[in-house]
Amino acid sequence: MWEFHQQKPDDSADNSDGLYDEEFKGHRDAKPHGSSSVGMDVAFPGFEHVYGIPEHADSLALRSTAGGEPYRLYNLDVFEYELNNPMALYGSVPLVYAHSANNTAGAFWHNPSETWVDVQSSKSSGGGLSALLTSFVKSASPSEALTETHWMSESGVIDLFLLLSDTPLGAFRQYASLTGTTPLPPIFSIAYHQCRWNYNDETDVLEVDRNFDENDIPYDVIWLDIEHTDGKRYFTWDSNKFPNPQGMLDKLNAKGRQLVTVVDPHIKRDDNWALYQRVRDGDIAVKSHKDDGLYDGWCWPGSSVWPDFIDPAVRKWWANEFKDYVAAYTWNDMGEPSVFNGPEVTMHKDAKHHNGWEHREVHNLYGALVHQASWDGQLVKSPQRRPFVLTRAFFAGSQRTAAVWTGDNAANWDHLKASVPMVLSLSITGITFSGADVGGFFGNTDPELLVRWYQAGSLQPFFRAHAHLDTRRREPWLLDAQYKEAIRSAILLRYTLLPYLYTQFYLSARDGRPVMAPLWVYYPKDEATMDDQHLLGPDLLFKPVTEAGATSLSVYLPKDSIWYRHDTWEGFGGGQTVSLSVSLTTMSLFYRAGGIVARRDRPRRSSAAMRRDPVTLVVLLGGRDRRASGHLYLDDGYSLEHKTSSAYLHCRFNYADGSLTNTLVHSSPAYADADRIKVERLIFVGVRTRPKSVVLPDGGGRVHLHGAVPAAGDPPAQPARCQGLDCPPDGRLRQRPRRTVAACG
Ligand code: NBV
Repeated sequence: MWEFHQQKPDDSADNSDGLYDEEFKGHRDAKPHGSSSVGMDVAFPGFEHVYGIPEHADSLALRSTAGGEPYRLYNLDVFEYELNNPMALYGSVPLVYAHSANNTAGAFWHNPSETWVDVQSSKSSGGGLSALLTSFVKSASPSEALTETHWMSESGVIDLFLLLSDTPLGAFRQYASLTGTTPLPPIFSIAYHQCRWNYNDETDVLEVDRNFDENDIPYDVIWLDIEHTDGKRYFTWDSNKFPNPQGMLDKLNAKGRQLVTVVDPHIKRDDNWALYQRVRDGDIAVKSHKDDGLYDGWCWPGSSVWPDFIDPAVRKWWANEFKDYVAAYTWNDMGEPSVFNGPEVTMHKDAKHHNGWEHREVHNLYGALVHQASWDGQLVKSPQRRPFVLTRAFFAGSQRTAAVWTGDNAANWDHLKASVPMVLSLSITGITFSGADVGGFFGNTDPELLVRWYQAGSLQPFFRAHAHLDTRRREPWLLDAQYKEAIRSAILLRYTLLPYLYTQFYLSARDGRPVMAPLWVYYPKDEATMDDQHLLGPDLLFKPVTEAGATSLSVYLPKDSIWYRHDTWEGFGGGQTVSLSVSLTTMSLFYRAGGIVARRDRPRRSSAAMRRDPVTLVVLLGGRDRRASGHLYLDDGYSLEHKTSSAYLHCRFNYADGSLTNTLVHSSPAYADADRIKVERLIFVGVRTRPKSVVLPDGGGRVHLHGAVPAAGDPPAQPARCQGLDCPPDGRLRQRPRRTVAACG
């Protein structure tokens, strides 16, 4: 379907249906080129479920929209968004995946204008394009299932990519080849972030920082929201509250901690401000349709203008603004763009961009170009350092230059629950590095909810607590001891898992696999579609508690697998729902038999302090073959040398026939720490007999055996028993070829 309506021929032409210009809640859209729309249907024969098209506060498996509203993709700053709703939110990825036991197919509708997607599932078979897809999809239509999707965009062209694969990971790889992957983030950014609107002044910041240390809670990053600026003039500091920003930054950095400051894309109209003068006098800002003057709108600073990020020269200008800005890492908010007095709180569709593009044509792309330019800005400022930018507005490909958070959620149990499918939906559409505000942004949170939210957030890719200006302070030490301790242990758990998570980010950077994934990504043949639990890489499975007062929790374990509880090493066969009793501190985290998970178990104040810490390897055995394997990726954690001089270490561990071996996939003398990092502990879970040998260069450290668990199909396992065993000498991960240095047992 393609429609285009020419410019209104003359004043007498019929405009009753808003074909030529339109009025919406007092806002006029001049539609200078008339109306247009493009649309197409994509059917997925043989598929019952489709997923994707974030951002919506809805289930992971898309609902049928028959008889209701279609899913809308139109980046908007929505105040107090509703749950279970196809309404538009802050960002858009026009990508849908259909998944069945044997195939994964995707449709990427590359169009950044306002887009609507209808979804309809049925059991009958289709014709037309459905028939075409049937011939592509191997062993298609084992069932009569059919899911049809209908795509409509207001503007632009049809630029549609169909992705066809046997597996989800294959389809993700194809999408990554089109839009890129999430580059390996600096390690601090996958640790814990402390944010609130606002930390008031330098004293407040340093006090919060000190309290983390006094309470033995690690954290890596403190964030400053809009109140740190001089009157919402971004790139500036309020000199009363922050008389010495560089000094404050140095103090944080001295402890290995980082600072992120907010930089929004609206610019205060202030003729006395040099940055505004540059915008006013250069050809930099978006223009109004009416008179070709600066597009003026209302935002935090009052009357504002918006740089035209569609123009590459403007993105370059923006990047250069970071050069002398005293701050390191960036938070881009309000990039939808949010315009308080605009239609639906955004920019008028007839506003004009570079090269005559109308805003309607590029709307969903605007925020992505803001964060791309901010990312470039960090490279202008510090060319040797990996950038970190967080954005609320996004589009397909945003993963290349930003992490994403799910915006202004609320401090209630339903929003906690919704965070899991929302982050999963982002994760499978390439936005690997995402998370939700821990604690809930709007409203005060009760301590139990806060604990549960920390637990959930600690196992999502981006882990940041945040709160609205009007909420009561809720830093962990302000809670009663039991709650504080529960939060502390969730954060500590995150820190112990950093080597594993960092490795998953490394693997994701290579081929676009999600870090946080629904079960079907690694268990494509298991029909279970639940979205209240998830995997982290292939080896960890987690279900957060999202009910008030919960004393038990049912967790589904996928078919053909064996899992161990992280706290007791109790083993469970897959293909069943297990019921766990839970206390306030229970984290229902499971390790997969067949995996080898790298951890760092020494509690420290930040990820930087763990940089040279020894590693613990957890070797998880089960099933008939008693084999396990896993990866470990290490580098300096912050520079670009892993790219420029391959300064990193990548080990692959294998356990087979009673022996643990380490293959160096990559090692380079350019990564100096490789020689210092040791394996201090080996934990074998599910052993029947003692391992015969440990083949890590220079051996393994202390070995702990936990067993014995049954093979798949055997009766349920008994709780594990632990027997300590010293296995000298201490292990070192080095660039040496593998050799056997220690035999255990
Ligand atoms: O900058 C203030 C807030 C920020 O804290 C929040 O995270 C953003 O999503 N911002 C929205 C604007 C005000 C929201 C009411």
